Amino acid sequence: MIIAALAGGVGGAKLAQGLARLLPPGNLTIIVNTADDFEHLGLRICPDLDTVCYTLAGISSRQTGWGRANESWNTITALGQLGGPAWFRIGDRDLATHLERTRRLHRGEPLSQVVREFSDAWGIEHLILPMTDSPVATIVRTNEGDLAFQEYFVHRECRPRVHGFEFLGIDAALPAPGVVEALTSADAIIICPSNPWVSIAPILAVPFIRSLVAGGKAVAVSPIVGGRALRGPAAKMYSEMGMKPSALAVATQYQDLVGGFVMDHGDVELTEAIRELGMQTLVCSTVMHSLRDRRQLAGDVLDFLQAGWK
Ligand code: FO1
Repeated sequence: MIIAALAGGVGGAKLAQGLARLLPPGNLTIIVNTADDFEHLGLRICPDLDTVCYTLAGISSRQTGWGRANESWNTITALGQLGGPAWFRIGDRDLATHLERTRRLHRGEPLSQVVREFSDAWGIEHLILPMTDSPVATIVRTNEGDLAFQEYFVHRECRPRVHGFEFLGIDAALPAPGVVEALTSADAIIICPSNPWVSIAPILAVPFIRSLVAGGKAVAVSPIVGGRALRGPAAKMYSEMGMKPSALAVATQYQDLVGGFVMDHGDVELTEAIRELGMQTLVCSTVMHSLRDRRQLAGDVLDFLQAGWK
């Protein structure tokens, strides 16, 4: 099976790793959100791309899910001692990624090319693509004003109340080279269990991508289990936007996009309501702690797809 997967940060990276363990390199393309990207300390930081790359390369931090394993923090500590902005914790090894990426971007290389070269350097065999090479930035509309995404997410620890999102630059963005081909040639598209508001929505908002995903071959994996987000602020966002956080809310958001919906055993009572949205459902274990869990979920989703979602 040829698969294209849409992914944000940690949750998406985990399922992507499971898929990469089961599918040969030519059969999986991972399309990653870049609307979390920002300029910081003069560097271009691409958190979701790095999380997916580090995870597939087996060099990601086990504790946080983002950043690198065996990390040291000398630079950020010294920066803080100088009174610099140390709220965004860049490790010493991770810093090399941002330095070298920024250098290559300044030289005129597109982001997708940098990702391909870094993937090769890290021994990643599966294709990882940014959703776009154009700059796109999520703005979070909150009760404390409009906040740049990392300011809201990391600096303010998602505390402000959210009432909307804007993806700056999205209308002028084009899918990165390879994205349209990956979505068109895929037998199936998997929307990973990433935050629907700020990880998946920006990917879908890139011109052309939404209509390609809506072509009748997409399934989504719920990032909400038992009314709570597997990680991050997704559940809080649903509540603040006036919706009860649940797998049903996620399914409703993806209603015109996916024909299949994958949800956890804990949400089995929502099966009927989700089927009434016109989706086939798969109830399985979606919480991924170990690599074994990631492979198991990936295998369950692939079986669901192979069985024609029956
Ligand atoms: N997330 C945090 O909660 N705190 C951090 O200090 C932090 C630093 C960081 C550095 C590099 C990187 O690639 C990611 C980093 N993240 C950090 C994660 C990241 O900002 C978010 O998880 C994503 O943007 C949401 O998907």
